[in-house]
Order: sequence, then structure tokens, then C-alpha cells
Amino acid sequence: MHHKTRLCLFLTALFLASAVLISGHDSQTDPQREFERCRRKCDRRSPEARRICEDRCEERRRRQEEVEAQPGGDAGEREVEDKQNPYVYEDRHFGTDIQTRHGRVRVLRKFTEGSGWKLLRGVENYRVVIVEAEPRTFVVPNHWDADVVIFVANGKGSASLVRQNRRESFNIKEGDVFRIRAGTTTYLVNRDNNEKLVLVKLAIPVSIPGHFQAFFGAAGENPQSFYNAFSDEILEATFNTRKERLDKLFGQQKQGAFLKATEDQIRSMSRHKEGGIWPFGGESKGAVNIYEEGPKHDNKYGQLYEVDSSEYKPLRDLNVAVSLANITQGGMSAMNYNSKLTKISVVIDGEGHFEMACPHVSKESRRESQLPSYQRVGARLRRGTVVVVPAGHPFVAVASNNRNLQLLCFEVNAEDNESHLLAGKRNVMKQLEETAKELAFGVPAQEVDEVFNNQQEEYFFPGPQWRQQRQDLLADA
Ligand SMILES: [Cu+2]
Repeated sequence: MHHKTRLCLFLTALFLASAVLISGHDSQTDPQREFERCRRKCDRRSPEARRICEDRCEERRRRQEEVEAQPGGDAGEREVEDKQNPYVYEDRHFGTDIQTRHGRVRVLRKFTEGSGWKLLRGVENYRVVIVEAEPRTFVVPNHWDADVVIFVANGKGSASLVRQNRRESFNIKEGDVFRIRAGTTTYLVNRDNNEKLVLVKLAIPVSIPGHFQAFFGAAGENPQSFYNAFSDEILEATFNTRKERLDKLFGQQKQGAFLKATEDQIRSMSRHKEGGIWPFGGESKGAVNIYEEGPKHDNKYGQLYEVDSSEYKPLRDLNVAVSLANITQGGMSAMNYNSKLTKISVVIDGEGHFEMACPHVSKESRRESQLPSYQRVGARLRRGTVVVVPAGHPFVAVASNNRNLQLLCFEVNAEDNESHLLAGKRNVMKQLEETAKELAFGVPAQEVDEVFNNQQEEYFFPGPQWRQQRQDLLADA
């Protein structure tokens, strides 16, 4: 069956499954029964297609069970939560585009779908994609109608980027950032024997705003090669050869987009330099590692790493930067806002929570001729959570007490951005004149300073629990 038809069927099934979920807790929502019904449908397919179909049923059951196990797992409540908080995305907001035994591709829904339709129009054309390839796999060559910025969140691999008359191949490892230009035929290898290769991608579609597709050429039936869409007479004329030979070539591959490869095959595709040096005219390196130049800010409570267009030129015309905040367990980021950029953050490890002040979700501020009223927007953070922080919005993230929180941020509209710190050693209030402070706060300037000068750390602070523990210790002494 064609890739597109299968995707359609899958989406329809997903839609039906979610309709059942929303309709309430009747017997039909039983994940096991749903799973069995799904499996029965797979029986009618060819062995290859059946395996994929069964994997999908399994995945759907897992997700359904996850949703039911969540506190407040009732669909009605989640809907309310979604409406108030268009800035937070969980596992359930991802669709599974490809799922096989050897890997999967998950695409986050558009930011303007659901309650974000009004507030997140500024990032409508940016999509988050997570790719996971099992150890020793090969990802079949394909190109996208989107520019892509990639962060390697886990594992070791190699990437080959093919353009007319040239190929750039380089090894990639955790922490690497690289760009793939729209239309570049790309293939990837997970060259590790044990670790998954996990890539977090920001896709910026070039044709249909907010939508992109993968195009497979060097493929067969699954993934479907686009050559197969053409008529026989066109193909025969195009390749100047007989139909039988073409049928054999473009009908052979049925294993899916992720293929298991032998050790020798992996080795032959991994003989590249780490990071790789661009061999063509020194435009740039293939990839840069975010940890390479050390942290931009570093203290006991956290580190901030960054790759912007000055370190990696291919990011310039996209106006995107990539940063990684590693917040020490019990620590928090300094309250701050960005002047221009919108952060699309993905939790790549650890747990914690965030808070943000937003004037857009509060009912009161909708009335005309009134000063804004700010609502606190917040959520728990765990691996895979995606949070959007728009320009101008004050924000903090807090790591849980037992693990560091790692936040990968794609920074959209990054050029000439200024980050304004709202507390700590160098905060914006320090720049206000004494009189301005007194007038604005309505208390003597000294009182303002006493509060704003009390936090002596910069960028990362001890979090609420850390502070509590310290106070307990002082009380005991
Ligand atoms: Cu807002």
C-alpha cells in the first residue's frame, strides 16, 4: 500500500481513537479492546505491512494508557488545560509519522492548531520533529521541502548531505548542531551498537507555510519512491530502459525508512571526520558542537551553551540560534525576557517546572482601554515537553531536586536579540534613575535597591527548594 494512503488510514484511525476518548469513559475506551480491534485489521495485510501495522497498534495502546494514567486524565479537563495554556506541548500533541522496529519520526502539531491559533501565529511556520533511530540503522535517503536545524540529543551517527555534483559526509555526536538546506537529499546512520540516535529538529517549510513532506527517491514500495508516481512510458523514456528492469529496481525495497545495517556497512559509511570540515570552499563546518566553546554563562546553579550565526554561518539566513540550558538540580534560571526572539524549548533530560507571565490569556485584559492583567502560565517539565516562550514574556525554569534539567532552545528571530535579566547581579532595574525608581514603585529608591540587590548570582540561581534547605540549615545552627 502506498505510503500516503497508509498515513491517511493511520490518521483516520487516530482521529477515531481520539473521538472515542473525548466521548467519555464508556467500554469502548478500554485500551486492550481497542488494541485487539486494531490488530485484527492488520491481519488482512501482507506480512511486511502487517508488522508495521501491529507496531502502530502497540504504540497507540501505549499512548492511550499513558493518557488514562495521567492525573486529570479526563479529556474534558485536558481541553480546559489546553485552552489556558497554548504554550505547552506534551507527548499527546505529537503525531507519529513513521514507526517501525528500527526507528520512528514524530512531528509536533502546528503551533496554531488548537488554542495557539491566535497567540502563536508568529511561529506558525516552525515545526518540531523528533527522530529516533535504533542502534546500527540506516535512514533511507530523502529530501524535505523545508530547511532544517538539527540538534543531536543522544548517540553517535553520520550524516550525508547530497546536492548536485557533491556530497558532504560528516560524523555527528551528542551536542552537535547542523543545518540541512531544503531539498538536500540526506541519509543518516546510527553508527553505535547500543545507543539510540536521537535528533531534535526544527523544520522551516519553504513551500506551504507550516507544512512539509519528505520525498524518497532511492527507495521502492516502502518507503514509496516518488519515481513510482510517474507513468511507465515516462519512466522508460527517462531512464532509456525497459519497464521490467525499472519494476525490479523500484519495487524491491519494502523494509521501511529505517533499515538494519551490518557492522561492515556501518563502518563503510562512518569513515568521516568528527563534526567534519566543509570540503567545498570553506563555507562552514558540517556541524558544530554546542559544548565545544564552553558555556557562555556558568555557575554552581547552571550553564548556558549557545550556537549562533557567528559560530555557525548557515544559521544566519534562517535567523535562528540554538541554546542549551543545563540547570543544576534544585537550581533555576534567572527571570528574564527576550527582546525579539521566541524560544521553542524542548526538554531533553531531567524534570522541573516553569512559570511565565502572559497578558494574553487573562480574560480581564481583553476589555479595551484597560492596562494589562498578567496571568501566570506554568507547567511541569519532563523529557519531551515542548514550551514556547514568546518575545517580551518574563520566564523562569526550575530544575527538580533530584536531576539536572536540560532545556534545548531553538531561538527564532535571534539576530540582534537582547536578553533582559529581571533579577540578579546585573538586572535591568539597576539602570533606572533613582527618581524613576521612586516614582515607579512608590517607595524610596533605597528600598527598591535592597530588594533588587539582594540576589548576587547571575543567570542561574538557587531554586525555591535549595533556598528552603539553606534556611533550614541556618535555623538548625
Ligand atoms: Cu502572552
